[in-house]
Amino acid sequence: MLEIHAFATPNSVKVVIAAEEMGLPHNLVSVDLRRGEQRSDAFLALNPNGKLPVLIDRSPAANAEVVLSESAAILVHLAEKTGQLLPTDPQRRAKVFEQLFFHASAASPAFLHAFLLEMRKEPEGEARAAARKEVARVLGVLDGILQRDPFVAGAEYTIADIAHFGWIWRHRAFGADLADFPSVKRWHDEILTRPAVAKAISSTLALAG
Ligand SMILES: N[C@@H](CCC(=O)N[C@@H](CS)C(=O)NCC(=O)O)C(=O)O
Repeated sequence: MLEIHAFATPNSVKVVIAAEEMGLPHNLVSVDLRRGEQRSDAFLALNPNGKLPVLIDRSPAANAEVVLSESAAILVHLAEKTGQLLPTDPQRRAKVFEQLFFHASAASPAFLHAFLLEMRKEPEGEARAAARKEVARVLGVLDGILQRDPFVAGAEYTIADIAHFGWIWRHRAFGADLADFPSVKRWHDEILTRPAVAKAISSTLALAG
């Protein structure tokens, strides 16, 4: 049984979606960010970086207990464990990693930065405009890719789609309108209809009560 330490956040939902898609039984352990529980000694012992999500994999198939942070690393771990949502063909696999790195190094930080600025009560300023511009740039890159291919790393749905979707599902919270990115919207709306995704969103949102 997997233990997923999570809250109702974009990075958390990615791991829950992957577990649901792969049919992996899991327990969700709530770490309430509103109460600063990510800074508790118990949580910092799991992830010294103090951020969600964290996966604990004690499954008998694993050689030893695996405690992992960083949502992209967790997605790779689950894909390798199950042989799902990560192609074995080297070129197709490399395109998945390309998107995972693009997500972790560019998309996720841009979306988080814009989200934090949207949350502020201050009037719109230069910082917010710059953050929205970077969000639009990143979504534009993805829109170009998705005009050509059904999914972000090619013809098949992979963990790279789950990584991007976890954030893009909350696009309104970081000030984006998917009407400006029709191919991203087509992809987003299709992923939203997947039963595993709907179930994961519902259980992740329930963590916030
Ligand atoms: N690169 C990390 C980012 C994790 C992250 O920023 N998590 C947020 C929630 S979405 C968090 O735990 N924030 C708490 C804090 O910064 O104190 C990942 O992909 O897992």
